[in-house]
Amino acid sequence: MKGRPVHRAFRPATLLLLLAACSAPPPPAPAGVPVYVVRGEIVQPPSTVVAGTQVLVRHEAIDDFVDATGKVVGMDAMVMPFEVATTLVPRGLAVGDKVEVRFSMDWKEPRLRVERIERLPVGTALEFRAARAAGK
Ligand SMILES: [Cu+2]
Repeated sequence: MKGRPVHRAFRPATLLLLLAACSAPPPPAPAGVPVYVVRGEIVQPPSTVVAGTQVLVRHEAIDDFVDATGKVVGMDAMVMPFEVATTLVPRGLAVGDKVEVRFSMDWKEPRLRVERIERLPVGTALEFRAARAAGK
């Protein structure tokens, strides 16, 4: 999604459902739902205010990101919140840590599911550029 974070696509009620469902790892995404692997750095470490855990990640561009109509639009590098199951968050995650996030985006619900978040080696070089999507 160009120029705005994905979470703005969710209505508040939907977001509450997402939060409530985040204390355990999500089931795998249904067949046909796109899965993305993106690298980034932690802007804000996990919050423990809610059952689930929110991390703020500055992620690299996702060139093959698909919008709700199925069109490849790409997602520019941006700072974006991810709801992550508590059990999936690496211990001691801190600001500036480099991570790799694997998530699926199901526009039918809509729901973004984080399936994995892993720490990358210190010194991993990241590039925060615009997406290079077809047609852009
Ligand atoms: Cu994003």
